[in-house]
Amino acid sequence: MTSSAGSNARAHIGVTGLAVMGSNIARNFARHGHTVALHNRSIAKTDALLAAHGDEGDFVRTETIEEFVGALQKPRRVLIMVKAGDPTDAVIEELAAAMDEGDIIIDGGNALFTDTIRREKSLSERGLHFVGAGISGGEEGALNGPAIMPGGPKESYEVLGPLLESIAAQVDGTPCCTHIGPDGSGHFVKMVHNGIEYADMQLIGEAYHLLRDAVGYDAKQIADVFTGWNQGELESYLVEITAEVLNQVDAKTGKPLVDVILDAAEQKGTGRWTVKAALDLGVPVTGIAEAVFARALSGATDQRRAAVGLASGQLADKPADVEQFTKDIERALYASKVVAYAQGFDQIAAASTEYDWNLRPGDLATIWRGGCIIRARFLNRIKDAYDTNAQLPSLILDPFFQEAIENAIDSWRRVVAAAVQLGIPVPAFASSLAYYDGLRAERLPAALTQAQRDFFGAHTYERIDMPGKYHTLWSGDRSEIQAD
Ligand code: NBP
Repeated sequence: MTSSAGSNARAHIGVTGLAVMGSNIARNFARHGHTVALHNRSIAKTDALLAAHGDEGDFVRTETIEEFVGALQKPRRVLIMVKAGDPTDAVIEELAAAMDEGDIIIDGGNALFTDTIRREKSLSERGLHFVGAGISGGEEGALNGPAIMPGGPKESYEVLGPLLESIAAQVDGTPCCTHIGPDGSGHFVKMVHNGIEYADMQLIGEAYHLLRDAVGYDAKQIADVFTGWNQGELESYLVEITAEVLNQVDAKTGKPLVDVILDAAEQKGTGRWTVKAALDLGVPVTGIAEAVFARALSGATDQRRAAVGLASGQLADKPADVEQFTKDIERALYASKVVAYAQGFDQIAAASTEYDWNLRPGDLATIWRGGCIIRARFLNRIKDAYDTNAQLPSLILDPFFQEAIENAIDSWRRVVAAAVQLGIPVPAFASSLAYYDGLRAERLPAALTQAQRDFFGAHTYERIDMPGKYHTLWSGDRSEIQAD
């Protein structure tokens, strides 16, 4: 049923921004029995949605913001699904001017979490509730059940939660939506989710590269390998779609589609944001960083073209035991993936402390199990890990993951060593292994770094045998003095 906004404010929720994501989420709400007020800057999108899907539920067509706001039951709930950045600020401003105290504005776009913190502060001063909600799952998830990560005030979630949970993906009867924490925490968590997605995709890419160039398989054979992996511990959306993509044949050339696509990966920015935020927090997210840089390198096409043919040095022969090497790649992929997730969860824990968000990592593992791009069997293991110990210092220290890495470690080393000897770049596999070795090292070379810093900058150091800070008089008699 469709109606135009009249005097009766009857819509349960309003969606403004009816491009791919907004229109699908609006349909998802309507299909779940909610009356949805529709608004888009250009009316054509609203009408196109109603023409194609107006019979899927109860929609209220509106043209102006005033009409849109007037169509909503109180407290009003409006979901903004417009392009992140300035358009979001413009829409918020228009809405805020037309809304009343206690109404709720939800930003479901990919906003930078610091923008969400700023917006929440400014709107709360005006008596409005602002919820920055990360939404993952792309077009398909938006329609059939995304993972939703709403931040903002807890009271807003009481009004909003049931509505969002009704349209979210469900796993074992649990919705993939929960209140994440205050202000920008929902968008922060969504950002790290995307960062992990970058790392996961890069690792899959490296596995593909090795299967192609070290093992010598063609796209179809590699698709079969991924299909097999998807039956085991690596079962996940991304591994599943990798097999589908590799099986796709280009209609024009008859070649595997992957072989005719330009090998320059683009990015919209959430991976980069994750790395920037990690640098500010001082958390090593090496897997995510390597993934962002690998995309940048792939995109440097002019430089790459100029560098083709540079010396490779003496390269080793391809692995003789193809079956064993394929098994090794599977294990290396799993272990590297554990590291990428461990680092992402570390970043979330650090932000939780920094911003006083009191986040619960187990909840995130729970809601990422369905709807979102990184959904995977693996997430159940992470959930179990945090259910057993909510204060886990690193995912790597959970007994299940410790054992998984123990089982994978020899394969992991063989794969990284072979890749180096074959001249195949595996930055995420290699950096994840280096991170793991760094983490488990009893003594790192950082003592030397500290001594150097003290030498040239009198930055002082601590000793392993006495408390306090010390400085060596490097340009004097080289005796040591206590510095505090
Ligand atoms: P887009 O990010 O392509 O944004 C298009 C929408 O923004 C249209 O409705 C457009 O209205 C509106 N808009 C723009 Br552009 N500037 C505006 C302004 N100044 N005032 C009002 N409206 C304005 O849409 P999308 O791909 O559906 O994504 C929506 C949000 O969801 C984004 O923040 C995106 O990052 C996030 N997201 C996307 C995905 C995905 O898979 N695509 C996944 C998860 C999250 P118009 O029709 O009048 O031009």
